[in-house]
Amino acid sequence: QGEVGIIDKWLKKHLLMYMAATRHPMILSIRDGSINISCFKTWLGQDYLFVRALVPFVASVLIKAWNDSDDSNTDVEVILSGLASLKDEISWFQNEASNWGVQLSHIVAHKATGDYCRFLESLMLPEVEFTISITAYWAIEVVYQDAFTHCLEDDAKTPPELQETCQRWGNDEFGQYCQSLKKIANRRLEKCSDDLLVKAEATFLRVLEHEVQFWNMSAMVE
Ligand code: HMH
Repeated sequence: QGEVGIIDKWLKKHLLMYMAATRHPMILSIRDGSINISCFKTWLGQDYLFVRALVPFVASVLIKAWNDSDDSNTDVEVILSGLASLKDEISWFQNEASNWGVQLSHIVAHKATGDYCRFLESLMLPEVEFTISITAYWAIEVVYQDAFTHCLEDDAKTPPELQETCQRWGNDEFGQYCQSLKKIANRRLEKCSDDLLVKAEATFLRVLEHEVQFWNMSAMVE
């Protein structure tokens, strides 16, 4: 703590893009209670598709950690715990969908979901370095962690029926998990080549863009 890593420098430099992803109108509408429930249902179904696509992506990050991390024991453990928790997350989506009357078997991917899933697939290729994929993984998780934590602040008016969703990504344990991913990414970024650093920063920005498109699609402002 206290020491400013590469990721903190990026967050400062790209604060507007980061805020576009973490303080999107859709998140603000959850936080102030004005959300249209049909937008929430759209998000739920599309995010279920996204989270399923996240499984092989996180598995690919795990393999890269195993193969070429300089500290692979702890890196593998951290990534494995994230992979394992996706199983519970998928069950949560199935349960939540049934509570809201959303038929997951009939969900078709919207453009933003398909684009984001294809981006994940491109990152799964073996030639994509661990530094790049762990940076993307951290960015993907921290956007939700930050956005949903915002909906749980004391002055938030998040509707009671959406509190549990916000808790999923806004809880302290998930916050700690994102910190662990950030530490791994920072450690790798500190010692990678300038060329890789430029690529990693661009990957971070692409995650933010996909996140904004994903919220836009859910809010039907696409
Ligand atoms: C679109 N981004 C999207 N969905 C998620 N579930 C996360 C990030 C976090 O896992």
